[in-house]
Amino acid sequence: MVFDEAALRSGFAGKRIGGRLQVVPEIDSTNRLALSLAREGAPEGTVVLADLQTAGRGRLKRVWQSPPGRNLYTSILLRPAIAPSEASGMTLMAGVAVAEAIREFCPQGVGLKWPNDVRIGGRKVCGILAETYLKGSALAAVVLGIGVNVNMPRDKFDPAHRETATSLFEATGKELAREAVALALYASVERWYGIFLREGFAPVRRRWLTLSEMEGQLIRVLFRDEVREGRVAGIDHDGALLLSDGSGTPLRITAGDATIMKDGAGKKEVEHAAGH
Ligand code: BT5
Repeated sequence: MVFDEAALRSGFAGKRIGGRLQVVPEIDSTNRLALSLAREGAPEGTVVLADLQTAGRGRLKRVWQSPPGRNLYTSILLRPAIAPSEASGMTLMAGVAVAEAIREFCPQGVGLKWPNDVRIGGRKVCGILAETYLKGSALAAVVLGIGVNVNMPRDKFDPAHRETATSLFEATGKELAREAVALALYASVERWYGIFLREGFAPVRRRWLTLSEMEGQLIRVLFRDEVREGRVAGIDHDGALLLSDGSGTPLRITAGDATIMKDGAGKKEVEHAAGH
């Protein structure tokens, strides 16, 4: 068995998340499986966890590097009674929840980059992909896909993102039991999902802003062929990024890849974040 399922199940007792757990040694994508379980009527709280993904997905058909034995690739099926337009708040909610869980293992340097990167020391330790299942115009399910680099040594990252990625092991020098990280993650998502359902996006937004690395930063956002530049002026009530270009009302950015630019010297730190 690749994960200690008994440990996971005991951590789930009495919780909303983990009522149904499907652990698989290998899968194309945990999000793909969780979405198909959602279509078959699987209950809220269903969790899929894989040791290896052969087609782990990021946004916009990008690939999430998912080798076996080292990391977490998990999807959580939720059925919030919200409008499809509110679903982007779930991505940011997941970011807050994951960042808080990661801080339990690495208290220093954890931050968020809009919309979906959890970073340590400016490098991506986790990516989040929220995907929705609509029935007609109603939101039937949201699948939160979370990939966390746990025991991944630097030299195992693909060269293409070696300079922008990190793992808990790289940041702390310690190997961790993946089950412990997984349970902290599920508990934190359980907590923040509860807050989101009870109180809406506002408390998530406040916490997101305190964890954000972007406030006041000069950034460039690329979406399809459109480029926007400006200073981050926060996030809106629905999770859109607010960008001030000096011309008055801030621009609302709902999707795109953000690059934080170094002020002054004209040097650009090329980093990857991306849009919905
Ligand atoms: C994401 O996309 O960051 C969302 C990744 C979500 C992955 C999870 S794993 C469980 C679940 N099942 C799935 O199939 N997916 C979810 P995006 O913002 O588009 O970032 C993708 C980019 O991050 C890539 O183009 C690479 O540059 C970089 N990248 C790929 N693998 C990485 C890794 N393991 N660690 C850090 N960066 C990585």
